[in-house]
Amino acid sequence: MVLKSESAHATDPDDDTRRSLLRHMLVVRGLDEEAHRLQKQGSIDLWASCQGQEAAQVGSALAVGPDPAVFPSYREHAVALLRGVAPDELMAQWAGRTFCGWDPHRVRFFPYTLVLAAQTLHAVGYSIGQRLQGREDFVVVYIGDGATSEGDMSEAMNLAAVESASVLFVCQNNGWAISKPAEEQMRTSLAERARGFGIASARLPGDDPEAVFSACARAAAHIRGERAPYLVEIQVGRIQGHTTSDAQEAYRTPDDLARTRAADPVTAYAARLSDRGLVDSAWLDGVDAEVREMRELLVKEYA
Ligand SMILES: Cc1ncc(C[n+]2csc(CCOP(=O)(O)OP(=O)(O)O)c2C)c(N)n1
Ligand SMILES: [Mg+2]
Repeated sequence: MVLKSESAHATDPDDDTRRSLLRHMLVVRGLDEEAHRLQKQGSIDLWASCQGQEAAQVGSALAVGPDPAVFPSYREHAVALLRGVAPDELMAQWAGRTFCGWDPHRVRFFPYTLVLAAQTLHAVGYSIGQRLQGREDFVVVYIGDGATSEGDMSEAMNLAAVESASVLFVCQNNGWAISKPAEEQMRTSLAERARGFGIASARLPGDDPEAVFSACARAAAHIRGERAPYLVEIQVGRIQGHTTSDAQEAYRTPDDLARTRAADPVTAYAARLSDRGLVDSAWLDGVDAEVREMRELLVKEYA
């Protein structure tokens, strides 16, 4: 489950990495479905789903490898698992048992940040601090499209640019800040906005984990080579509501929802690797058993 160092510096995924991309996407989908079920029966308080965003999260996390410190927003569950956060540790916060269920120093995955965009300044400051201490690896910060409207994000981008901080900004643009559509929050893409601050950037669809992996591996090479920040804007679909408290059917059309669900990156990638002969039913059954075991553990701990 936990990241291994060897995936950190390749630009294109090999076949083992492709299988790993799919496996992690399937595992986090299982976790997400179980969390939904537990919330609906009142066993946990709230859940912010990452369904639809798995390719963006797994592709980016595998591309950068285990070394960079990660500053998440609040729905980077796939990245958390890849970092070595245990599923029950991840769930503890959503059950109201703790502010953070894991040791951020051990896993180098900082606590979920619900104050939008605050983590962007934490990340840039951490990166500058690392450099001052002679410890130079880059820092990854995850941000949603809506959170980029916060002043903190502009401050963080400007500071990262002028200090040439080694920070990878990963923006998962799922098109929504709760019920506010992204097109009502910005007139340019986030990739363009980053360039306005003097930060190199790329924008890509988030349905293909291999494309995300390659884009983030190139971004990592840029950061390491230039000692300068980079922003990747990944366009993803949000399959579930903002959280389990949100009835998105009230503000999204049935067509929009159907299109988003039809473009599910997990089922699409499973089909693609099956078609290519990279996984077979025995392999899929193996992952299924792993997911079932994880779900049973969560039910035992939380239901
Ligand atoms: C400073 C601040 N303002 C408002 C909120 C309320 N809030 C929570 S999530 C959210 C929308 C965030 O959207 P986005 O950044 O696109 O992330 P997504 O939930 O889509 O992943 C808002 C407005 C907050 N948590 N923090
Ligand atoms: Mg959003």
